[in-house]
Amino acid sequence: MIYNAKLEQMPREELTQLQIERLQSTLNRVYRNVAFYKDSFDENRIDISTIRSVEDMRQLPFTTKEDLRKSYPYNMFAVPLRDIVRIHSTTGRTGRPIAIGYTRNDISHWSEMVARVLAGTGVTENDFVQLAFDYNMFTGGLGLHYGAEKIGASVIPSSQSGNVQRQIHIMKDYKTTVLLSTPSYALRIAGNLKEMGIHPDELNLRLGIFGAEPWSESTRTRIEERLHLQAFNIYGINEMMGPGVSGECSERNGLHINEDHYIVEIIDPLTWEPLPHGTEGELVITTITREGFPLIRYRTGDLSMILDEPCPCGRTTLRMSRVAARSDDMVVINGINVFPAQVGETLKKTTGYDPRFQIIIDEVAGEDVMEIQVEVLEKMFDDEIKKLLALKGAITTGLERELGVTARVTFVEQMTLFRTAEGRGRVRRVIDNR
Ligand code: DLL
Repeated sequence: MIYNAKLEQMPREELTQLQIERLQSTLNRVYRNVAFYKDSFDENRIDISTIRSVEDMRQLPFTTKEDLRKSYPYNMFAVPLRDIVRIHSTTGRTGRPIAIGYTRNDISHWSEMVARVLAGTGVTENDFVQLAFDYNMFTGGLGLHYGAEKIGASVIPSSQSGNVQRQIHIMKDYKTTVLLSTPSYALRIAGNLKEMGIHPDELNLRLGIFGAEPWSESTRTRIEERLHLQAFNIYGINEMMGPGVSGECSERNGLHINEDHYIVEIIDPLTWEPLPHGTEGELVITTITREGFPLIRYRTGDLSMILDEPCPCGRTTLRMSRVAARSDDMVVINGINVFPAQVGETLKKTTGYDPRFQIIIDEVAGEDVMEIQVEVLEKMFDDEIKKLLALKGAITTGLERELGVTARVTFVEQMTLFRTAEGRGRVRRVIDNR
């Protein structure tokens, strides 16, 4: 269902006009109210009155995570603190945290964006939405909660804390029809269902809306098979309010961007040059309605591409491809840029499966040496050592062909790769010993 036909199906020229007007007023507001932007525009000799198109925006400097960290907690807020009605923050796990402030209007826009994404997947007022994201400084819980309530669904704020089995009991007793969580948590639920001897058909799940971490099409299939629901992707980032920047419609072919609130660009993460639609690069977002915490050309670090073919669903908004990796995951091996996601793709192509892996980099006699440890899945396993060796050879050749790097490939048993304590036991992708 299209929640806001006027804005989600607006003719492109009108939408562009709306974006420019909103951009101009945002630029004026940040110039007046945020010292960081005033200084940055002055230093770069930018006259904001000359920014009259999305192309003109390219003169504007980027905003980075580091800029936001430096301004912790309130220096990037563009309104007096009495107008702020909510504060969320990043965890600060990888540095100083970032505080994000919302005015009443911001909360209302955010709820609307989440409502659009949820409605786009088919959520209605008749649904029981179980919200298994943390309700705290993280934006997942509260952000999605307000959007689901706006649609009129019955929201069950089960949160992610507590044990998974309790989550399942709630799901069963309350006849939950929609699950909102990370994809990995959905798989944990599926695993526990099996242990508890509950068949997915004993539940009432029909939709699952997952995000907050990268996931693949094969994970989608796995979740759908194990939970008997239809799975959709939702994207967002705390700095951009939280979930709801974009989400999949019934076509599930890219995530529609809420373009009346955000202008998106894709840049080359190394040269910072703009890239055309259809080319993968780093996603850069400018907020154009936000009052509390407006951001100009914010480098998200996420890799995606813009899809501009018309969508059969009837929405006119641009879509972004699923975020499979971050630009800061990139490692340079003997001068060649390697993204862990590319290694994953090659493994998938050569093995036909999606095994977990870890990249370990060392320096030996001035040369970078890369080892890729692959967790062998049972179904990949073959008693015949010859076949395993052939598979290893195929992976090595595949990596040389696709990435242009030579790597030593080793097979390890399942669940032996080093996992981070935080990040809910995710495998650490890269261990760089250089
Ligand atoms: O994860 C907000 C969110 C909550 C999104 C609930 C979706 C659902 P952060 O903690 O700031 O915010 O993490 C944002 O997570 O830059 C991406 O790298 C990654 N990410 C978020 N959604 C997706 C997705 C929330 N659907 C960071 N696919 C982003 C891939 C995602 N990566």
